[in-house]
Amino acid sequence: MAKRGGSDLALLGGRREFSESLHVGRPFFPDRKRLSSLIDGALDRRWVTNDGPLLRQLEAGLEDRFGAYWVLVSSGTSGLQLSCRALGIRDSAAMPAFTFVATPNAFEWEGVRPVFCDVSKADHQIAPAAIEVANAAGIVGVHLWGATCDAGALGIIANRRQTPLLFDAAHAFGVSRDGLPVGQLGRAAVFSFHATKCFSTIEGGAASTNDEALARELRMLRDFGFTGLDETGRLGINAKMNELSAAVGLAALPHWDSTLEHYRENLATYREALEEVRGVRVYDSSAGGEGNCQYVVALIDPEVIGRDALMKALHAEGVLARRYFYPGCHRLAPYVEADAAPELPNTDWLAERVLVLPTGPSIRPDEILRVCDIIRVATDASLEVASAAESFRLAASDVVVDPTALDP
Ligand code: T4K
Repeated sequence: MAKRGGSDLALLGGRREFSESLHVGRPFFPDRKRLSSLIDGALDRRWVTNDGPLLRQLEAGLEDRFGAYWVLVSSGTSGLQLSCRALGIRDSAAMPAFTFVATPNAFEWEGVRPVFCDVSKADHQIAPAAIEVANAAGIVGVHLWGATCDAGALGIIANRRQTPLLFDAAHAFGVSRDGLPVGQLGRAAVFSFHATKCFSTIEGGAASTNDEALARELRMLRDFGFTGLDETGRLGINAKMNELSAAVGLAALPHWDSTLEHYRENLATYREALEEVRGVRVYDSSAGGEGNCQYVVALIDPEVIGRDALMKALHAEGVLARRYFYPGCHRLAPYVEADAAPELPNTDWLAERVLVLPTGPSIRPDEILRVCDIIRVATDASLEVASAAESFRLAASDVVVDPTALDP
């Protein structure tokens, strides 16, 4: 039954809405039959990693669909690391602080100091004007939430400075900007195919580039630097994608259009249902039809309800909303220890207000409407919610699967 007033909220003693939690990103496998047969084939062939046939098929499929060269890797993070090396980014790189910590970590790990830049309040994307004044060798743009940053403006700055422009496109699979797939922007773009992403290989990622020589270099780097059976071209590492992961991607790729449709419909349902709710505005990650709506991002007005209090009200109902990317990378270790956090007022503003809501093909429109109902009732009862939220703690069983509950 729909929640009518504050006392129906689980946080205030009412019945919990969802017995099984809803997650911001739930892995899904659109064709389990095809996936099983691809995995069986790999096991039968006994060729399960190292530039296998499924990996090559998936790379070819991605190239057919989105153009450019695609180099599959073990994660989005490793893709950023390899691209940083292959592009010769050294010393420092300008990037937003309003991103997942993997963005700066990949560069810091490579000995490249992140120079954090502010984002725009309006679209949450890196502000070209901030890059313009940043004293850094390389430029890393992040296409956030399934929309895009201003690749054209960043390209102009990179050209003028004769510096490589790399994109973190972890959220931007299938996304275009002005008709061009994001994998064809800059020197390279790196995607994440983590289990929580709209296109997944469980763990994995890819670098995409129009530069054939760069793609060759990335292939060498992901495989210890090997150029032949017992020859290496330069320092490489193990960042290979295995065949079982490639099978997951191959089984999902033919279903990409319907997956994308699902994400778009979910976002539209949220936006419509929350349109009239005071203090809640949902970000448009459809980006005029070119975005993938990967994340449903609500901006919460603290004058109406505290973001953390609303999050706890949702958690109490089994809706595991997340406050990505709180508190901003500039305020996280190790960056906060190295320097006094730079002044990034828009990043701080967003990090205090953003709440990411569950989406993906495993969530139905009727469930989204129930989530929106909780949000509406919680904002109406904001004072009671704020006071009850102080003592609320999320149960561990809501966050991780209990291994003792598994089949033997
Ligand atoms: N750049 C950017 C801008 C990124 O956002 C990311 C990753 C990267 C680079 C690096 O890409 P990868 O190296 O990861 O390929 C998650 C993801 O792990 C991460 O991939 C993603 N961005 C980030 C935004 O979100 P967590 O630590 O918040 O994930 P976690 O484990 O809490 O999962 C989110 C929700 O999904 C939870 O409510 C639980 C649910 N879930 C998760 C898994 C793994 C499931 O239901 N089943 C599952 O198997 O980072």
